[in-house]
Order: sequence, then structure tokens, then C-alpha cells
Amino acid sequence: MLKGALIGCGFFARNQMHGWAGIDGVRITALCDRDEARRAETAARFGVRRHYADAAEMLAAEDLDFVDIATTVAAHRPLVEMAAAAGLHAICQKPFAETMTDARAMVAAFDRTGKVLMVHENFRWQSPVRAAIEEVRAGAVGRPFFGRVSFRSGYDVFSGQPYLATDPRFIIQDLGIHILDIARALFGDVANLSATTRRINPRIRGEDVATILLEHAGGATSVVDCSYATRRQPETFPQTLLEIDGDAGTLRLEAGYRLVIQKNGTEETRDVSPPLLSWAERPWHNIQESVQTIQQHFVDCLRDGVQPETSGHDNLKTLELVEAAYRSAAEGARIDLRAG
Ligand code: NAD
Ligand code: 89V
Repeated sequence: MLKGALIGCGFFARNQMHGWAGIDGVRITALCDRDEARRAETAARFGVRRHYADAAEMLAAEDLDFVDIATTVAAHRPLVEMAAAAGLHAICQKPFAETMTDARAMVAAFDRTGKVLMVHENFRWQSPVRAAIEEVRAGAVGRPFFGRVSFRSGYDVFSGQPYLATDPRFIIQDLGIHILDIARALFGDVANLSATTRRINPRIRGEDVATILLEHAGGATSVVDCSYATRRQPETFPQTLLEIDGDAGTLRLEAGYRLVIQKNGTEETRDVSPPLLSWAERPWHNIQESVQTIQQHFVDCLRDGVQPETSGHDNLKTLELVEAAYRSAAEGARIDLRAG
């Protein structure tokens, strides 16, 4: 039995607790949050008897195999370094870090321990997106030369996550990070990018629209476009839509979780809707299912002694795209990612 502790009992942590409850061979035996009410509520809801206000105190007192870090980004580096010092495996929520310096230090801390560090970058694990990734990787459209990875919505994310309205950075750091990661999963590493950003909603601090043009090292060009200012019915939150053209065919992941592949004059259409897990609720069920899937991937990797697909090392490349997109938008410049 793997014993884990959850750090951070906020808005999203409930999904992580439900996810763990659905996985064999894992138990969350302790919890931590600085906020007493949130900690007590989570402990009571999930029947966890040992809970702490201070993570260092918890790690000193508990016998654990891993920690699951579900705090907002400012606390990620100290908590990841604490987990490394305690010799534990760790999962850390996205965005992994506020700066590349922090992210590299966190990865280096784990390199020294040999333990597994995975970033909870779950959008590439959503079952509709995963179905598309597997088709592309299996060569269903031949060699992709164009992709559009698109997330456009008018959903009110601010009521559940108020920090999204007040942080200086919004859509690229919070949501674009997922969409850029999907582009990497589909088309590989990025050679260069250019981006524009806009703020449409005057009541928030950061940008709520971003359009990013990526040239991938393998030859594909992709467009990652994100908006939380798009008021359109039917509302598609939180679906990522895909358009992929390859030299042997095309793939579309359309609204309503419809996967369409055309090649050799034929068309195959599949319903790739995510299952509605017993604890999930629409429209979040797509994200909620991917939480359990990425947690299962973490457990499988520990068992098999391999690195997770979204390891700390891997996530440095996604984070570099986030930083490059902000830089490109600020400077009006194309950013070369190969320069290091
Ligand atoms: P939140 O503010 O609701 O919850 C964070 C909790 O962490 C709070 O209760 C806070 O008291 C606690 N905390 C902060 N620092 C701490 C520390 N040092 N020790 C103990 N407790 C501490 O935030 P949230 O909306 O739940 O988001 C948490 C993270 O999850 C963010 O990084 C966010 O981007 C991410 N998130 C991911 C997804 C996804 O699909 N992957 C979805 C939503 C949010
Ligand atoms: O997945 C996330 O990181 C969330 C949301 C989907 C609202 O952007 O913050």
C-alpha cells in the first residue's frame, strides 16, 4: 500500500482526494492546509484522521511514500524541496513554478534523490484528448503538418478560483499551459513561437485572450488559441478542440467530444465523451476524470520504475513555452526556443 499526504485543501483538492479513493493500492493517510476550516472539512469529508497546519511538521511526523501538492503556485518550490529533502516521491500541481529558476531548482532537487517528481499536467490525460493523441502517435493522419489546439469559453472561472482575477498573469499561465502541453504531446518539441495577448474583461488583472503560433522541431506548425472572453452557445467549457492536418489525412476533435478522422476518401466518427465518474459533475467531469487517470499513471510509473510522461523534466519544456509566450507578447518578437 502506497501512503500519501495531500498538501493544500482548496478548490481543486477535492477532485484529487476523490481520484485517490478510486485507485487501488493507495491511501491518503494525512492532510495539510494552513487554513483550519478547509483542512477540517477535507479531513471530515474523506475520513482522514491526521491533519496538520504545517507541512514540515507533517513530513517529520508521518511515514509516507509520496506527497500530492495541491496549493497555488507560490508554495510549490518550498514544498517540492521539502518533499525531496524527506526522500519522498511527489506530484505537484500546475503551474509547476512561477519562474524557470524555481522550476529548474525543483527538478534538480529531485535528480539528487532519485525519487519520482511528476507535474499534475492533466489535460493531455483527458480521455477525448488522449484518444486524439493516440491516433496521431499511431500515424492515423500520417505526418502532421498543421494543428490547431483551441480552448474558447465564456465560463466564469473566477467564482471558484478568485486568484485568477487578481494574479498579474492569467490565461497563459493557468489554462494556456495545458493547451501548450497538448500541442507538445501531439507535435513534439517547439523550435520557436510568437504570441499576442489581450484583456477583454476589464474586471480582471491579467490577459484573458492569447493566440500563439508555434513551429515544432519536427516540422509541424500549430496554433494554440485560448480565450475566456468568448460568449458563445453552446458553451464548450472545458473542452479543448483540435484540428490536425497530416500528409495522409485529417483529424478533428469537435465540440461535444466528437472525434472525426478522414483519410483515403473515408470518414470515421467516434464519440469520445469522458465517462461521468460517480463523484463528478458536468461540465467539470472531463477534467475530473483526467485527475484520476494521471494519478493512476503516477502509481503505474512508481510500480514499473519509469518516469511519468509529465515528469518535472518534461514539464520544464511546457513552462518554457509559457515564459516564451509572455515574452513574445510583451516584446512583439518571435522567440527561439532552441537558443536555450
Ligand atoms: P486554492 O487557493 O483554492 O487552494 C489552495 C490551498 O492551499 C488553500 O486552501 C491554501 O490555504 C493552501 N496552502 C497554500 N500554501 C500552503 C502551504 N505552504 N502549506 C499548506 N497549505 C497551503 O487553489 P486551487 O484553486 O485549489 O488551486 C490549487 C492548484 O491547482 C493551483 O496551482 C491551480 O492552478 C491548480 N489547478 C489545477 C487544475 C487542473 O485541472 N490541473 C484545475 C484547477 C486548479
Ligand atoms: O485547469 C485549470 O487549471 C483550471 C481551469 C480549467 C479553470 O483553467 O484553472
